Order: sequence, then C-alpha cells, then structure tokens
Amino acid sequence: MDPEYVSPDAIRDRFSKAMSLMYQQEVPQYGTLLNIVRQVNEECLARSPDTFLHNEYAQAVNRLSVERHGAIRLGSARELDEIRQMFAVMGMYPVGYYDLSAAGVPVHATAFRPVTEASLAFNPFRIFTSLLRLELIDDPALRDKVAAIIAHRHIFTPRALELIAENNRQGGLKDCQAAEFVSEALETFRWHHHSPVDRTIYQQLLQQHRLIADVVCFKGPHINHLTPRTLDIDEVQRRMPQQGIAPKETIEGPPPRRCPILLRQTSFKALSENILFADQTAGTHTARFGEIEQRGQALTPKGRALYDKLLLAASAVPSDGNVDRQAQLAQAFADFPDDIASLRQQELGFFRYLRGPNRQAINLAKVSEIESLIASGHVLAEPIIYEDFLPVSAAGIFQSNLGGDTSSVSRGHPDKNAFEAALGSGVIDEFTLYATLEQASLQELWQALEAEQQ
Ligand code: OOG
Ligand code: NI
Repeated sequence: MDPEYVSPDAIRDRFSKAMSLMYQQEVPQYGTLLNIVRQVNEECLARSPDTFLHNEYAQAVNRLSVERHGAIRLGSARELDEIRQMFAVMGMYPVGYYDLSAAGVPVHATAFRPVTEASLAFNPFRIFTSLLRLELIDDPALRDKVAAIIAHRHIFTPRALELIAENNRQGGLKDCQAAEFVSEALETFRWHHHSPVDRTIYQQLLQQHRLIADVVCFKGPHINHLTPRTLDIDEVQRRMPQQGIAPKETIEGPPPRRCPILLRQTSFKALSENILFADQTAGTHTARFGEIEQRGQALTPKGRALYDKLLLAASAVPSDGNVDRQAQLAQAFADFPDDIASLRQQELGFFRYLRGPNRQAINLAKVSEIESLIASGHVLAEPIIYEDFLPVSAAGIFQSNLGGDTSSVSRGHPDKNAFEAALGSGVIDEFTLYATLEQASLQELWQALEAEQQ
C-alpha cells in the first residue's frame, strides 16, 4: 500500500474509538459498564499475571482495552451490500452465517471483523450485522409497505459514498480523507429521535414484530449495543446491580470453566427512549442496550458439535427456580473435557503452537511426536481465542431486548445462499480461519526446531 495511505487497521481503530465515544454520550450506562469491565479486568490481570504470554503482554492488554463488538440491523440487500463496502475500507470482512429464524427472530446475519492475527491484535472491532427477512412477514400488504419504506431510505451520507468510491479507486485513503471517512461513516450508526413514519405505521409494525419496527421506522441502522470484553463475566454480572444496572437473568453460552471455550455473554435491558413520529405525535421505542462478553477457546467442528449437543440437552432440562441456571449448565457440560491436554488430544479446540522455554538441544529424528515435545517444555500449546458469535446466544440477546412475544412470525429456515446473494459476496468460513492459523503456527514451529538442529 502507498505509504501516503492510512492502513485499514488504523481506520478501524479510529472508527471503533469514535463509535465508543458516541455511544457513551448516547447511552450513559454503557460508560458505567466500561468502567466496571476495566476495573474487573485490572483485578484479574493483577491476580493472574500469566493470563497472556510474556512477550505479547503489552499488545494483549492493549487489545483488551480497545476490544468491542457492536450490532446493527439492516432492511435490504442494497443496504447489506453497501455496508460490506464500507466495512472493507476498515479491514472488516464478513465471517460466518447465523440463522436466527429458528429462534423466532426474522433475520439472518454475519459478523464483519478483521481476519488476520496481526489485524485482530491491532484492534479486533466487530459488527454483528443482521438482515431483515421480509419473506418471514406473513401479511403481504404489510410486507409491501415495509419494502417500500426501506427502498426509499439512504443510510449513508453522500460524502461517505464518495469516500468509499475514492478508497476503491486509489487503493486507500490519505490521512485527512480517513478522518473525514470516520466522521461520515459514524453518521450511519447514530440514534435519531425523529422517526420518518407515522405513529400508526410504527404500531402496526411493532405488533407484527418489535424488530421489524426497529429496522423500518428509523432513518438508519442505529448501533443497538457495544460490548466490551471482560476476563471475568460472572464478576461483572455480580457488580452491575451495585452500579444501578439490571442485567438479564442468565449468562448465555457455556458455563464457567477452568478452560473457557467459545463465548459467554450477558446484557442489560434496552432503554425506553422518546420518539417524535412523522405525524408529530410522541411515543417511545426500546432498542438500545448494553452487553458484555468473555471469550474462550475456538472449537474445532468436532468440539463445536459436542457444544451444540450439550447445550441442546441443557435447554431441554426444565428450569427449576431453585436451581441456579449456571449450575444446571455446568452439570450438562460435565462431559466436555476441561483441561488443556484433553482438549488438544481429543481435537476439540484449536491451538497455536509455539517454541517453549526448554532450549535444550533435541534430536528431531528421534522425537517426531508433538506430545513429547510439549511434555518436555520444548513446545507450548496456547488456545486460539474464538473471534465469532453463537446463534443460540445471539437469539437470547435479541429476545431479552425485544420482549417475549415473537410468535406472530412464522418459523424460518437458514438460507445462506440468499444471504450471500444479498451481501454481494460469500461469507468466510470461520473454521477455515482457525485451522489455517493452527497450521501456520505448526509450520513455523517445525522450521524453528529444524533451524536449531544445524
Ligand atoms: C444482535 C444480537 C446478537 C451477539 O452478541 O450475539 C449479538 C442484535 O440484537 O441486533 O450482538
Ligand atoms: Ni452482541
């Protein structure tokens, strides 16, 4: 890239920080949550100084301090295709396909995120991006009305579109263009107190599904939450009420474990906000909330299948008011190995292999088994962190913020092809990304060990 241009990583870093500042002003509880998370993370690092590898400590702590994910909901293929182009300027690409229709939420989704290790370390900012599935609205007249409203809205400023085109033409953005791009792009995600539709239409859509009203009745896809990452979600969940924040009852995802896997999430309920409708009548809308996440190890397809199976079994157990849900989950997950050696040996999780602290000469001709090199300390196996999302958890986060009644929407089915057609590109397979990282680390490791032989 021309050195005149700002790197996509740096643009993403600036953008995510600007977005976080905007959301702190819009939703003050988010600022409170950031403070709790910062404090809990500092305490965790003080208690367990070996949380991150020594030689990567500063970078890992920096990553943790800037790490956020957000979520938006879009109304049409055109919007999804345009947002893909906007995120590409910031080095964010669509990874994974999530079908939420099975849980009664009429959307499917992907997550835009950086994909290389270096970009993730720089700033792993991600946006969970859902697309409304009009075909899941039962009433044809309402469906047409929704399509007509969406067809007329433009979620980007004209200048943002120009800058995206400029980026594509030049192959990058200069510093002043990057600054302008960040502030223009931010406009797309801003909250609007004015709705461009009449209150009666809003209410009609709300009755069909709260989510439809949230997408269709506003000028743009307001960011509906920003989520910092914590090292101890149970502790943050405990502290939220002390700071006047009411979290949802249960933490989504796997139970607490010695070796954390995938992703655990919890949120606080959406705020009720005043809206002025196009016909000058006043009302309220609830959409925006706060969330925290704790990330664990990325699982292989085999590990993920085991996770899905145990989660399903746990959800079939009727919830007993007297028994803590987390304890119930822990019981259901008793069959999921919880030590690093078993996770590796049974190929349940992805690992990064590194040269270990034992520098004694070894004869590679005699030791070809990685197990013995790990046992002798010549090799370290470090869990690769999960950078993606979980559909069942996401549905739980949606539901807790949309209210209970979603029954009026017919149950859908996954349609990845339709999603990719709307996106204007394929989605990247997350398992391939993790497997490639693992393979690359192994290759580098063998090269290092072989170099030591000479
Ligand atoms: C997105 C909910 C999904 C997550 O963290 O799983 C999500 C939404 O409510 O729009 O953000
Ligand atoms: Ni989220």
